[in-house]
Amino acid sequence: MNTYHNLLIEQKDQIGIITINRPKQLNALNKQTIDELHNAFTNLNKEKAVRVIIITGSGSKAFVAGADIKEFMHFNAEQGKELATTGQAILFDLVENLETPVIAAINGFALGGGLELALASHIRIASDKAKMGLPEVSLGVIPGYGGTQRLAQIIGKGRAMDLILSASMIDAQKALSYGLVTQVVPPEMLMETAYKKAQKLMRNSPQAQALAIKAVNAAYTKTGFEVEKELFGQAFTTADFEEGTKAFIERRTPEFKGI
Ligand code: DAK
Repeated sequence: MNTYHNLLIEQKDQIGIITINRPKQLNALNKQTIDELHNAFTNLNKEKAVRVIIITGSGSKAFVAGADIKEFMHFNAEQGKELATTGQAILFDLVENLETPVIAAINGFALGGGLELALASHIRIASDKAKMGLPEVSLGVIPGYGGTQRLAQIIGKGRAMDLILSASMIDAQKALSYGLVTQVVPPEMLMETAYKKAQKLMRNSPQAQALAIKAVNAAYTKTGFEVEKELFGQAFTTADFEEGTKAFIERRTPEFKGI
């Protein structure tokens, strides 16, 4: 088993559990965590003994509060586009197309890259304390890990536009009514519920499930994802991006100039 700095890995009853473990940063996704998640998903997927993977966040507050703002605020356009491309390929597309079913157990804030990770997962279950959103435009950037595409695919274009453009968060009940998650349970029941769901999935044919994942995913074209990467890079050239990320660090409201 690999050694991970930012992840905890458990394997029990043919279920692999990945816990993102940076609670002080609300489990924000820095580059190292993305690389480790790539390795963990790849390795668990290879193991015949693992039939379902559950992904969750450590602590009671956050699943993942987004990409690590302190890390990406210094990127330029090229780095932005390059990292969006790499990140999408090595983690978000990987998860979406994994043969092994992936359940996201959303235990708290799932924002930005965190919600995008949940969106790439095959099934989403939330604690009733969870809050979800894509707040990127409040930082002067756009969702860069497939959020503009997968959110609209899952909840429809109108609701996705509203959430993305207003940068607002919705609670678990609203997420359930949108079909963003399929189950909402009290926090203390979350892992047990995800576990039971995993056991239910395990009664079915793994080969057929892998084929079904491939078939469901085949309906969605890649063009939109390419446009997202391009525009994500473009957002990094703006003064608004610099202002948005700086304002977050300084804990103040950004003053966007639209340049
Ligand atoms: N990154 C880094 N640190 C974060 C963080 C984040 N996303 N979210 C929270 N933290 C840190 C806070 O800075 C704070 O650290 P200290 O000041 O204690 O050192 C600690 O976690 C606790 O957070 P708060 O003190 O803010 O806790 P509150 O309860 O007051 O608020 C909150 C909780 C979740 C509402 C708030 O923390 C928050 O608004 N967090 C940011 C949410 C957000 O905007 N997330 C980022 C969305 S943008 C990329 C591709 C894609 C993306 C980026 C790059 N590349 C390819 C380069 C995607 C971008 C996003 O995800």
